[in-house]
Amino acid sequence: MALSAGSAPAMGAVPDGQEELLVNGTFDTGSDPWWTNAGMTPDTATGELCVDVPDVANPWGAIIGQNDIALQPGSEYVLTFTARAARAVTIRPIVQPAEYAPGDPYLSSDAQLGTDPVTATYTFVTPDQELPVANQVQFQLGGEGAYEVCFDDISLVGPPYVHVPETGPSVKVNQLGYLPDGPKNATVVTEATTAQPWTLVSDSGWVLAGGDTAPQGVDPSSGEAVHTIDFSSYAGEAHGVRLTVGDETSHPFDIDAQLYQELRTDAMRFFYTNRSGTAIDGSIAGTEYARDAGHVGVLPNQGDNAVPCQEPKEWMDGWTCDYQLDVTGGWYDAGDHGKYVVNGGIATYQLLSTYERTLHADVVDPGALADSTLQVPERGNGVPDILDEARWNLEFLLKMQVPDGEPLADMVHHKVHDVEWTGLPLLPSEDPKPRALHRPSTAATLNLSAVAATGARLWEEIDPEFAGDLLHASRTAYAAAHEHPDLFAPRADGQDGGGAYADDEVQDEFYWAAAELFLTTGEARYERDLTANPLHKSDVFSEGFYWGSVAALGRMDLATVPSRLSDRHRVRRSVIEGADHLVALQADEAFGQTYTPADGRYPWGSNSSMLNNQVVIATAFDLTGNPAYARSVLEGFDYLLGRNVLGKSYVTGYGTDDARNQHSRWYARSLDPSLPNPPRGSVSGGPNSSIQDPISSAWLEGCLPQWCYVDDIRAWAVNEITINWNSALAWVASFVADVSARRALAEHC
Ligand code: 9MR
Repeated sequence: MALSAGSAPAMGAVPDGQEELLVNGTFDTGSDPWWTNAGMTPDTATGELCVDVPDVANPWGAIIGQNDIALQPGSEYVLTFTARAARAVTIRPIVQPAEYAPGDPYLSSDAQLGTDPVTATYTFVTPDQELPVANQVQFQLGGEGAYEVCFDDISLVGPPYVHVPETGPSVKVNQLGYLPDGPKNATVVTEATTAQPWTLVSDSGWVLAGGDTAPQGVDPSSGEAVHTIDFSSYAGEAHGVRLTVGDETSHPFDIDAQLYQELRTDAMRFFYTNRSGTAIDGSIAGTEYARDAGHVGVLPNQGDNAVPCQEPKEWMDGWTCDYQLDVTGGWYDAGDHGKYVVNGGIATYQLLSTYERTLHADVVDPGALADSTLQVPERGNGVPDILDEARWNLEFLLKMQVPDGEPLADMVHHKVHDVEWTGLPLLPSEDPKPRALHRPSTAATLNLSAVAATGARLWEEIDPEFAGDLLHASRTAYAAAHEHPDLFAPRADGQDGGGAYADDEVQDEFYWAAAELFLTTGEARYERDLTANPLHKSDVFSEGFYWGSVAALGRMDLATVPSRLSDRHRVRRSVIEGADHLVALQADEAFGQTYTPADGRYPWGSNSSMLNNQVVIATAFDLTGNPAYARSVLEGFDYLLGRNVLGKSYVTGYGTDDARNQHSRWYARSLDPSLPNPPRGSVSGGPNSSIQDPISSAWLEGCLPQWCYVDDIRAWAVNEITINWNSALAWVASFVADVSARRALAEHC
């Protein structure tokens, strides 16, 4: 550490290549984001920050500080401030990692203050090694008796942190591996303009296969010049093999017919540890995932047992309610503790659909989704475990319906969550915030109607009473939505304590609900409604489906679930045409992605956009038996499991370099070592061109789509886990596991 004290440069004179790293060091905008301890209340009325320091024993008993400062290793920084005190005192300016361990401040010094303002400057050099991502500036003020101190013009100038992602070998492969009879593709990032020789090498160094790369020019999703490698002709089983091009060698991978069997169950097990309203049993989930029940009314939780409606806001159009609902149970949505109907709905539906597919498709592994195939408490009850898991959230969704006799009866509350955002880490059982029910919406109501109708046909034989409850809820919700067709969840309702899940286009929800009710009941009125909906004949696949756009779900079920639909043949063709379009786009993607946005930007949760398109392509396989579709789905997995420009497997526990620091309040190991990482089989949302969170927006500015990602727990816009993304993973992994178990990939037909 080099240290010198001297006179200060004027505020704002920042040398080229350097930046002011503190926010609001002039206190022009109040005191945020400066913090204080010891109960000190900052006063910025005079344009300085003044505090009354109490009489505490230690210097660190009274501090003002600022967090979240990213510093570059081995670099020089200058800390400057002006301060005065009511009498002569000594204070301690410090710059150090936010998680302080004794001995490692970058700067720790003394400053003598008096009644006249003193300007002090300190120069220091950070250690030449990887630094913690979050650092802080603090002024220790205690140990001097009680006095008043005022600061102004606090500045930290130096090189801004430049995020250089670790991208691993330039030969990008599916780090889990490939199926012996499946497609085998890889991508090489290289400036070479001509084809290069590649070899496939065994773990003991034998050359198993070889050929030439195919130059592809600059790939728009990464901005990199790339070549592709097709080594599908190698059909042997092998473990720990690598692809080599010139001096570059890929991560190791396997060629194994069993590759996807575990991913199927891991992706589904994700839901158990996301359950609300029940203790998570370590003997079922694994000891590190054991935790107390969340939101059951045990302090400090307020509980979801009797949740009131949210406080009135101007955009609620006067809506309020005076009842309270028991909305315990369900799954937490994501890294937050909220429970949202439209997202919980599509996630539940995708688990139901994963199971329902196995009832109607030709290529399935019989029994793979039977009872006792997952680690869940209901294992052994005679009911397929995946249905037990889905029922956990279905029962919650039913509780969100407005009771009879109330205004908006049978509509469905859009969501329930904390009234304010909480910080990380925070176990569900430790969340102290009050919770509120949010205004019912047409989208949530129709979403429940569609999911409950789907459930009604699946439980018809397993539990007729539950099936009856589901169908009743579905019908009443459907009717209520027709009475209130434009009660939209407002965009403004996403500021405090939960996401908005805003959706003011609900023709697709009307279509989906009508389709599921028709498939379950066969009733002509629902068929009339769905065939009269303009979406019945329009392209519902090019844009992809997600929680806010669900017509494709109705269309695919109309194609695959048996019914007497009058134009069922045309509907089946429309799914195949939708898949053909996606497969054609994939053929032009040098990393094999199954998602090519028209505007070239990756959306929030792009990995789920990939997976949901794989669902469409897989459905075309189920409709036609053409292995080209199944091969396309498999190639889509290559991207998710490491064949991407970052060389990152986006599924925790799968591959050499896997995402494991996803944004979550309780799988928050990178913030608290006593907590676990997300469980194996958790998919990250992945690259998001809009980089809305503070970390990705600071580190990834100007990123091309594939680069808009960082495996940091604070990067909530690019690296979260959610139930609707894992449900997509579960669906596609289950499909691939079935197809590989049945060896249905041979390239013919
Ligand atoms: O997945 C949601 C994405 O489609 C939206 O664009 C985004 C902003 O509204 O919200 C995402 O959902 C988040 C939700 O609002 C709160 N829980 C975590 C969800 C995943 O990030």
